[in-house]
Amino acid sequence: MSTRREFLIVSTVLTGAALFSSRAQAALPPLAVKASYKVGFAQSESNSPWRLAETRSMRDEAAKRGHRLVFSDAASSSAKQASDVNAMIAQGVDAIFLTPREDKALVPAIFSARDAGIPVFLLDRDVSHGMARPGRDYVTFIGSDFVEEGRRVAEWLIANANGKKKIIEIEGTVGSSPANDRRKGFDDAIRAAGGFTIVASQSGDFSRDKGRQVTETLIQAHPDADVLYTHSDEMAMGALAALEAAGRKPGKDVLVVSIDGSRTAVQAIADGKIGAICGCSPFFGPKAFDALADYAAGKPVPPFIKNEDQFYVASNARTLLASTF
Ligand code: GYE
Repeated sequence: MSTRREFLIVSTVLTGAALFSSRAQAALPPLAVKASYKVGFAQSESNSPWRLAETRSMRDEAAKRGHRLVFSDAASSSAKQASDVNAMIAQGVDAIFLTPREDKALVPAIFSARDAGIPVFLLDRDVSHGMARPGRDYVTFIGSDFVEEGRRVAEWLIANANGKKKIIEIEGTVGSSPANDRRKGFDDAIRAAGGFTIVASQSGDFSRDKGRQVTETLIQAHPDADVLYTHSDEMAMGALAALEAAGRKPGKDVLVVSIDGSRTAVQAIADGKIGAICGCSPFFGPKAFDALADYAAGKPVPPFIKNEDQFYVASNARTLLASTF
């Protein structure tokens, strides 16, 4: 009796879950199986080796598989990126790969594509899950775990700071998922460790020039800062220039840590100017087109497809240089 009752409860719950998940799945537009697709790739900007490597990876993989890639570059404007997506919808692409510059501003464009019957795959940045969800509004998010990246940089710093403890943090684009999460991962670990202070934190918009300008201002306001954490290597390269212009020696007076793993920044580790970098892979092509093929074939596509990241330090920088971008 009780066994039967349990069976009934369990089967009711399971049926409910199955109904819910099939309804959630049904909200995503299907994708027909085709030998060749016309796929949109709405890139956010082309201002760094990281972005160029990502675009190259997508173009190469599309060509290799015989798909046509409709490319747009939003030139660092979320408004332009949204209108680029709308232009792709109007052109009738089969699917859209989108790298949402900000985590809220691009949500309406995702809804427009979904409502037009075009599945969207997010690459490299996610959107706010309070507004839109993978598996319901877009197929999946393919990218790194940014909280983990920030935490890995913090862990290295905690073990290698050698008494340095006043941190300036140069953040990425305001309202972007990597900036939010790289700050969270790093700040939480640093606070939990104790003994460090984040004396200033400001956005450098993932750009080399802004990274240089912000560092210039913050190092003047906080001349006793002895650690610099940047959310991207382009900003780290700008920061190195600003430190040197201010007569500070990166790698000696100021310990610099960063994220990405670009060739110039990994070279700066080899040169003793940057302490450590958590890599962030820009090579999305194979995973993106595999996800597209799986989705068309009706195979389950997980809501998060994680890229694994390298970690660069003085002992491996030279060896790994050849695999950087
Ligand atoms: O780290 C940065 C780029 O969204 C993960 O954006 C990406 C980040 C990357 O501009 O260099």
